[in-house]
Amino acid sequence: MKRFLMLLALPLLLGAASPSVTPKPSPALIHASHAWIRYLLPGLPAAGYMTLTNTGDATTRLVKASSVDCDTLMLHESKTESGTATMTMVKSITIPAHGRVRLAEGGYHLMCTKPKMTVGGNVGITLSFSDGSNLLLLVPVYGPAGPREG
Ligand SMILES: [Cu+2]
Repeated sequence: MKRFLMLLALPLLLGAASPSVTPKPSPALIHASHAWIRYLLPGLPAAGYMTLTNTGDATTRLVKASSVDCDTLMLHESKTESGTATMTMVKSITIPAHGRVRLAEGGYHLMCTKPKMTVGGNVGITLSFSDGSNLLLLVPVYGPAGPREG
């Protein structure tokens, strides 16, 4: 009983010793919003778009994406150089602390090869980050026009 009381008292003593102690930085905390997949045809790769927001104090990197509904789910970047659009695989996508990254047409995106999905359905995607955390998403599937309104 005596030891228990001492353990309880310890945080109070530490707090008293340094009243202006700065809070420990929080780890990266990632939220995904506006996620969707553009599905064209069974034989063509489908692209995944979303906004990744980091509300934590630490920068992290998206290092891997996977889905049982894709043969592979790659991290891609589109670029246009002297009028020619190209896509390259990237090893990671950095999401700065208190920042956000958009995966959108003409930039970063997920590329799903041999997609097994239907327009109107959902696809489960797992995003893995450099700090070892994972984010599980259920992402709606749209046709070529995407989720445009009107
Ligand atoms: Cu691509």
